[in-house]
Amino acid sequence: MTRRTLAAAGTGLLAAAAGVAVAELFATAVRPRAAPLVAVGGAVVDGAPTAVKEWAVRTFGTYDKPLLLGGIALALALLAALTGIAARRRPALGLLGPAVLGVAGVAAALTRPDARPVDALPALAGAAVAAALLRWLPLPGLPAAPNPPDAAPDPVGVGRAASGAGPTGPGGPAGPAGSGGPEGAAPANGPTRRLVVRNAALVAAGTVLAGAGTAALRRLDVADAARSRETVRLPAPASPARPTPAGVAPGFRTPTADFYRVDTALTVPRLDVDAWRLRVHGMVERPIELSFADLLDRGLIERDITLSCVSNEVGGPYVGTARWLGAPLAPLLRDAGIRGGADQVVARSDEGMTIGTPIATLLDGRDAMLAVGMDGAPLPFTHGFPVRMLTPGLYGYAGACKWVTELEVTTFDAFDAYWVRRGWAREAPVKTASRIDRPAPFARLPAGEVTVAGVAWAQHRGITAVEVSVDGGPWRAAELLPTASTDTWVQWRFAWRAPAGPHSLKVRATDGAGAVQPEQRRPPFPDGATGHHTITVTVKGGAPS
Ligand SMILES: Nc1nc2c(c(=O)[nH]1)N[C@H]1C(S)=C(S)[C@@H](COP(=O)(O)O)O[C@H]1N2
Ligand SMILES: [Mo]
Repeated sequence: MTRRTLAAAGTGLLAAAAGVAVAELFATAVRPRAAPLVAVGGAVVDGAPTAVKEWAVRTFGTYDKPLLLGGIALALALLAALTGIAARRRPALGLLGPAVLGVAGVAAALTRPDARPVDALPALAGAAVAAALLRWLPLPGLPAAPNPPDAAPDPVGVGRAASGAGPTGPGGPAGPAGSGGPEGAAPANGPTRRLVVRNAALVAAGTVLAGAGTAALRRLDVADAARSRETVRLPAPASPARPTPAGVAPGFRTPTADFYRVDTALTVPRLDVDAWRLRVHGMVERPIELSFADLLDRGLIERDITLSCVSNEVGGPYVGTARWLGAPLAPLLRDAGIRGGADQVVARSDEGMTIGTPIATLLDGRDAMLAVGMDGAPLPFTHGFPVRMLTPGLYGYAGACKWVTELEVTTFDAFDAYWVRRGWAREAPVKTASRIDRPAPFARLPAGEVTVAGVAWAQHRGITAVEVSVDGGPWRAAELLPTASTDTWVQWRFAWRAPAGPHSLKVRATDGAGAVQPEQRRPPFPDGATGHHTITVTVKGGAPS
């Protein structure tokens, strides 16, 4: 690759970086959710085939989001560099890259669930800046395009500087055209090196400044939101949780900081609790609108509930237990008056997620709630502040909408929620599951007595037995520790006299309905994984058994 090609690629990158910086700054200042990078990322998330999403979550876990944004940045950089090179051959080609990016940004912004027409503006502005820079940034070894007389004013002054250097024409002598510019004579084949460097530096500085401005604005928003969350005072529950039973092991409740997070939001929604409203509408006699204070007035319940994700693989980490505080959902639905024929409540979140839950489930007496508190504090932003839904016994995607602002009473026939549209099951009761947490897979253990321990869950049916099998031998009963309710996981342990050598350990649970966890291995799609969690360990010492 020649230096000229490299310089052209660099020009393309610089123009694109400046365009993106302008678009991000513009959006952050007036409408953060229209910021193009995140909008494009969101469109990729929503548009990606289920199998790809599954693979991404499985492979990258919670790093899937930064990686997605990194991938988008990489694709953008590639396109920008190619555009720079193409523009050097034919200036008109310089419009191609910005046009593609502009269209992608606009399309993504306008197809977000809560889009408004103005959301197109940041991407348009960014594309215009990138196109203008590609045209007017003088490239080394190439005559800069003349500044057309009717050109839009250009804020960084590169247009004027470029035309100041003047086109000299290939092979033309350094004559009057070149000497008119403040930079002195340009070489016969293009603008001076000084001019090129100066303009590039100017644009780079502007880009960095815009980036810094964006970061500063975002920090202010985050700080504002944190302050607003800190003003929240949660009332004592009208119906407190049972005291944690004596004899539970550490980890019975998952520390909030370790609680798994699964959602499609590329930036964490930070809702203003004072502006928050919940609308209950659709097939109801009396639509209801509630403020946060109204919700707190409804007599809160507090419960230890285990939440798990349908995407959790056998033995996986997407399950946790917290002490939740919230307004019971059934009385709210009864107040609204559900009309005959309705069988689904669709919860909608601020950023456009939809989660559908069977009305029969919500009204069957379980502690479905609109949660406002998690382990004694307002919900963290990542877990749905200020209000999320929780339905004990259902996977999160079917009953636990975070950042919820709307409950629409409807039918399953009339509406498919977000994940249902992507092939996941409409109704999603949690499957009975058990997991070995100790020892760790592939652990090397001293010979003697080893405590095998873990958790088992079958929310709302409860767990009545856990069994362990060593090396495929007979199932032997594990000890169950006390738990809070059938909605809460059960800790178990099993004392194992471990002979030396390699061993496999396998666990299965029986739920409150008497069903034994099936052995057949199935992936999470479309309604939850099945199979027995199995690990391999090596016991040291002595002769192999
Ligand atoms: N608004 C919104 N709510 C959501 C989701 C989401 O993507 N957006 N994901 C759901 C899924 S799949 C799960 S498993 C739970 C996870 O809740 P947590 O992140 O608090 O553990 O939230 C549910 N609620
Ligand atoms: Mo989930």
